[in-house]
Amino acid sequence: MDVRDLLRSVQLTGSAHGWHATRSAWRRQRIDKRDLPRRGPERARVPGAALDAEPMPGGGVVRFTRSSLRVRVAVGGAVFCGWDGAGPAPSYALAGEGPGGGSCPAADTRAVLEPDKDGWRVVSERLTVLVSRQGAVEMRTPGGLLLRRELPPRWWDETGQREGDGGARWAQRSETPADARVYGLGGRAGGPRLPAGGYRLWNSDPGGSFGPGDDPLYITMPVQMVVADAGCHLIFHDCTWDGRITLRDGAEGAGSGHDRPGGCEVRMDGGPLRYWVIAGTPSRVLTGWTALTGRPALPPRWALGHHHSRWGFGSEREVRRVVAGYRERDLPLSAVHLDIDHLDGHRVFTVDERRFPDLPGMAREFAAQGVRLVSIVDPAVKAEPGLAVYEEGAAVDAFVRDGRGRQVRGVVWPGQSVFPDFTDPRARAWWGGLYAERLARGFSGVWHDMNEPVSFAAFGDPTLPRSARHVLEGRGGDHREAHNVYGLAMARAGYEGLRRLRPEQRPFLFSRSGWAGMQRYGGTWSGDVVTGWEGLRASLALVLGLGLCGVPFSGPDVGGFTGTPSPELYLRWFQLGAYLPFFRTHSAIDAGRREPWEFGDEVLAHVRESLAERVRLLPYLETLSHIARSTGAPYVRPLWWNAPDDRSLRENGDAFLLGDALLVAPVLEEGAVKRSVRLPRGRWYDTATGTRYKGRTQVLLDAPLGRIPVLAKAGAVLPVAGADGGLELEAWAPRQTRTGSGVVFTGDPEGWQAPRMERFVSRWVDGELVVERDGGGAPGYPVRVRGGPA
Ligand code: NBV
Repeated sequence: MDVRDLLRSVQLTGSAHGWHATRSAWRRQRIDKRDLPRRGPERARVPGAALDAEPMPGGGVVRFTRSSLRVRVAVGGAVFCGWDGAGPAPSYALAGEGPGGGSCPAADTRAVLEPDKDGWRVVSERLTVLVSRQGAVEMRTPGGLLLRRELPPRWWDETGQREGDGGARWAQRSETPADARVYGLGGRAGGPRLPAGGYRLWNSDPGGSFGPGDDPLYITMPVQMVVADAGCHLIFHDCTWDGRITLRDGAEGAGSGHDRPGGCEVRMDGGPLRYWVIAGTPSRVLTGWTALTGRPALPPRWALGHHHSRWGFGSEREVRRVVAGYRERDLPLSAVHLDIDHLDGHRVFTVDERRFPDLPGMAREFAAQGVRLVSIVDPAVKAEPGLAVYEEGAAVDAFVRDGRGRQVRGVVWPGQSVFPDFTDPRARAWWGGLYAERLARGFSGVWHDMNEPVSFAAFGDPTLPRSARHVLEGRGGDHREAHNVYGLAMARAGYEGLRRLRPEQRPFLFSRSGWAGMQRYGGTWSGDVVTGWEGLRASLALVLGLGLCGVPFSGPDVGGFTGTPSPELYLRWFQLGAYLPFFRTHSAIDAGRREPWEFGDEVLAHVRESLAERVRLLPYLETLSHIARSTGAPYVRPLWWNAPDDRSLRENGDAFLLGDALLVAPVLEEGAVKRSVRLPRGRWYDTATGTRYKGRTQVLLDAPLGRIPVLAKAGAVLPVAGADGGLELEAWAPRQTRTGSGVVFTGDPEGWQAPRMERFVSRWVDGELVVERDGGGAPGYPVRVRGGPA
């Protein structure tokens, strides 16, 4: 029993679920002991020496004495490497409709496998792949600089098992340049720059709350964004099994010429050894990555506003009171979320009609005030004879079964529960249809929770037995393979259901758990981030890291999930949240209130300013949502985004770029009223004071309680909402010898019509800054010039 286990069992003892959680944990152990294939004696294997090679479209196959390696360059530049016969499909990460999941993009037939001095090479536009005779694989830039070197892998085959049948454990070490830094791996609280050490790949509910030291969390992904002087690349190990990535920092030989490379070791408990590498500038990498795994879903416009949520709204009356509180104080509010307490005994797709007698009525009333309702949806279904969802699910055989064909029972909020098998297309279709009930109740969006999946357990892993059977798109397999994609597949079920049920509207869906490709269906949030300054820092790390994994829409529980933040902490969290894509206040049932008026007049006044700024920036955020949709670039980007060669920015995790135009430097330390930040190249204006700073310098900025520093890039042209709500252009003066530019997307607020894109340029004419449409002509919007000539 580790410390987490111990804490959990203490928390659970005496709770309503305590006894069931203990029984469930025993049951889980028993089932696994009975049904999990026992590991027999193992034999280690390495590829051995190369025998021959065969060119194929986009690359080819190199055969070794004990394995083979397939290299394939896809149209768009992503390079696939698969050992032991692994191909790109089936895959849960890839977008498109392929056999058993997504489909692989076509091969770039210009790339061919050809002999090289110590083996073979495949030359493509952005990467040169070199395969050695021993099975090492190097990825180099077209200029020949090394991005990474994979050493020959190692498998542990069970004797008696055939090569490459997916059951073998494997490990592979790699080397990266000494200056390389790694980001990503899903949502990691200790990031965004991931320090050396081990990172588990197993989606987990930390239980209660988490801080920077907790790992893994709800979303793990074998996606690494690697930034080095030689260039950036993303490597994705397309394997859903439990595993661990151990990062090693490199060290430079201080002029001695003897650098110690950095690198990592990937170890997996099974599954295919295959990976993709995408190289280029950060923005090209994200474009390539989201071309492969799907572009991020576009949230409806309203979802970019402020959301208020709480676990523990006891009744319609209470929800109305909160919404009225916002209205009476003239504070903008876009949505309110209902957590599990509005359900009938925590049963999914039901309502406690006693405390929530007229949800559709309340939804209509709120809609008239511009406030939407969002509903939590948990995957666990109460195993209760007579309960419609349970009976229907059982009738279509939607629930996960054990090795003997019995429904797997777990314990979650409603008590004894069963779990839909979202890896079964039929179960997904059935589940998606259930959202009709949510829509009929007046909900506009859904919030998927507990989908790691969680099943309470007094000890051991609080999830399904590893031996639980899954359909896995018809291939069949067990929870060891399905666990990490459970949340992703649930998101697919929900998203596709909503699209079928309400085809004219874009779904709003966000999910606590997920995996590579989850952005296709929606966003996510921090989960139960601990209330404290360390939680505030962790919440920014998550948003930045997820964005680099292709999931741009996320945000924390503003104020933290647990306890009661000090007024100062609440305000600083609010001020940060106002610049993050998903801006939602949320907290636990036993936490203190989070309404902005609960923290005194001074805080309320500043919260009002933050909300007003959010509203003013909505056109810009909408533009960023379209940019994310069309290119994969996250709204929130690390400071090195446009300057990956600036090493000093790689360590930074306490400030970020919001699109190309703004740099946000939140206050993450108690009592701070100033903060320093290292600026990327260019000129930057403090938007509050107008002071202009040179890039590539460290500056100290005022950060009084009322605001966090936000800088605008000289030359930026960004859309904002004017006082009358109409669109205006804010043009930040470029240097006198330079021009500026910006793009504006305006689109359908909720539907599918293609957005309109407009480009603007700014230049100095006789000492005056003129803003025009790209190609000439009046901008067509009021323009406000900010900043002055240098
Ligand atoms: O549904 C209750 C909570 C929810 O408020 C929170 O946002 C989720 O992350 N949920 C977790 C389950 C209980 C956690 C202790």
